Amino acid sequence: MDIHVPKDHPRYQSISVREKLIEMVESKVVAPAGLIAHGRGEAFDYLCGEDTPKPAYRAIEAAAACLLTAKHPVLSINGNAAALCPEDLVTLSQLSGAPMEVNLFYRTVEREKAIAEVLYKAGAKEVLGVGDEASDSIPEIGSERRRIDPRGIGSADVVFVPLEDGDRTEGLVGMGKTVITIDLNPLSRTARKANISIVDNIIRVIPLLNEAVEKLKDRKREELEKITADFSNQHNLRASLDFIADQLHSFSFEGE
Ligand code: PTJ
Repeated sequence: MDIHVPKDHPRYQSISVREKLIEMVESKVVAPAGLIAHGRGEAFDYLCGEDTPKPAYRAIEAAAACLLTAKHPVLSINGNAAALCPEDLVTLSQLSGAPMEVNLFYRTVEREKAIAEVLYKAGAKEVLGVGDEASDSIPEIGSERRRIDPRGIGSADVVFVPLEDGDRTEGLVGMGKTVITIDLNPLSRTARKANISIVDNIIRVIPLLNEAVEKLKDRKREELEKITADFSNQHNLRASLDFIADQLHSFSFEGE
């Protein structure tokens, strides 16, 4: 379906993003459940005032420092992430030296190829995790959802998994990997299980993360390690929840 959204519509950006995701479901990049996940994210984005909550800046700095000090960082890319900000993810991969791996909850070879294609079009030189390349597995996770690439997530010390499901986050942490996530829902299992959770919209986060990586890349290793060590995910999630609660308390219908 091709709908025209007038540019002066107050919700132009939000509607355009929805349309993009619907289009990407048709090309198999986004799973049908990705639309539901997006709606869930939108609800939390409203609660955040559709702007980056203050605590997210701290988490972004810690994530940048963690990626820069990792021995073998990997960016795990799913359908929603590839549809929402492919170019910015390719830039993050180049700036941080972390290869990208297609890693899906609803895994089919057709979708893996469609997502890799989106990333190649956005400028990626290599995309891991497609087809038989994903020959390793996350222990204790059933079926196709457990598959990972031994050259990528399989041998990574730090894995960046935006918009991930709780089970696999827990599985990766159980394998001894440091997990960085982006999730608008500070109460999600992923946000609580990850080592660094950035509570904000992926569309705003990746450009900010790229800036943070650029800013920190020449700092001494000890300084970067201190930034990561000083970060408490539990504390930051609490601050994100407080931010949302304050937003709700300060909201007023006066003048409407
Ligand atoms: O492409 P696949 O097969 O790997 O599937 C991807 C989805 C997202 C469908 C799959 O991982 C899934 O079902 O995820 P969940 O369990 O619905 O979790 C997605 C989380 O991402 C939810 O907590 C949402 O609040 C959050 N979210 C959705 N959109 C955004 C977001 N967080 C940040 N930015 C967004 N734009």
